[in-house]
Amino acid sequence: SLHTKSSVGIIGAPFSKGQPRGGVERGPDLIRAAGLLPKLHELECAVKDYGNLAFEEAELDGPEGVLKNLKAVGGFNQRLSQAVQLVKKDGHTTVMLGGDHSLAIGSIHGHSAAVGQLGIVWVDAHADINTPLTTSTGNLHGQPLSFLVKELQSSVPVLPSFSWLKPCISVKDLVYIGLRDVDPGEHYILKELGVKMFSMSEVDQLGVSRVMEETCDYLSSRGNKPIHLSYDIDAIDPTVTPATGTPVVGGLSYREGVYITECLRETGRLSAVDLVEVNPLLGKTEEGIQSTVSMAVDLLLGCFGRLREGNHPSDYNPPK
Ligand code: Z70
Ligand code: MN
Ligand code: MN
Repeated sequence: SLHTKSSVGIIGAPFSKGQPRGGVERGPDLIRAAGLLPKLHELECAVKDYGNLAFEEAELDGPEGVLKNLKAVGGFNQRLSQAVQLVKKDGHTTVMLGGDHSLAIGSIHGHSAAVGQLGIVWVDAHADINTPLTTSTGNLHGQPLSFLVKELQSSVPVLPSFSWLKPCISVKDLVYIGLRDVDPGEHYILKELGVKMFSMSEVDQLGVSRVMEETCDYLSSRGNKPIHLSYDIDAIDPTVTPATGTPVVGGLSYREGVYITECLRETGRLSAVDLVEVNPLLGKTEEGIQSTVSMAVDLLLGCFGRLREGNHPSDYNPPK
């Protein structure tokens, strides 16, 4: 490969308060237990594991209208943002192991605070761009982008738990891949703001290789900013990744999912990755759980240079 070896900084974010189902807080330890670190070492990555971010249960987190666990989600993400800033300042590509997708608030905020403007690739069945006013569930994992996108700020009410958060991404720097379960209020926002998206229809129409070609061209046209990949495991078809909170039929295949990571790796600009929504308590079988966790690991390995054609270390000595 043409790339210099990656240095990877792992942060575990065992956080579940952005959605109602228990179990997603076990994601980070399961992904580690599936061998992520030794497998990254095999790819010659330098890896530093910063451990799991601890957080206090927010006391007195009463409902604020329809929004659930506002203080817990706000407080956790503030700490997460600071942790990501430290890891970026140590010079690593950040890997955030979730946890639910509300952690993208702190992950993207911290990343942007450390390196400046970003290109965001959001791979998900869902758009996660409900505002506190459009949400019908009150779950904050369905809303992270509304807090981050500058163009939406007139539509997002001021919330004390998020007073630390400054919107840091332009909607023009966002690309979606894999959408197939979008709420009406979200669809309105996507069309109104002209957000670049490749729903599952476009994946069917164009094929994943053209989707990635167009994604990379688009990000280049926006100035080759450092890339933040936010990968929700529910983007993948539930036959492969059933152990997740909101499985949606008709998703990306294993191969399409991995291909996305390979292409983004090839840009040389991947600067942070979130891998979220792995929930072992929701896999109906042990095989389903294993398949989900192993998909998560393979996506991360694709981000850091694993090739399906094979790899060999740069100092490999063939037997003579
Ligand atoms: C819905 C909401 C969502 C993930 C579900 C669902 C959002 N649009 N995201 N599962 N990962 O609650 O806002
Ligand atoms: Mn999501
Ligand atoms: Mn999702």
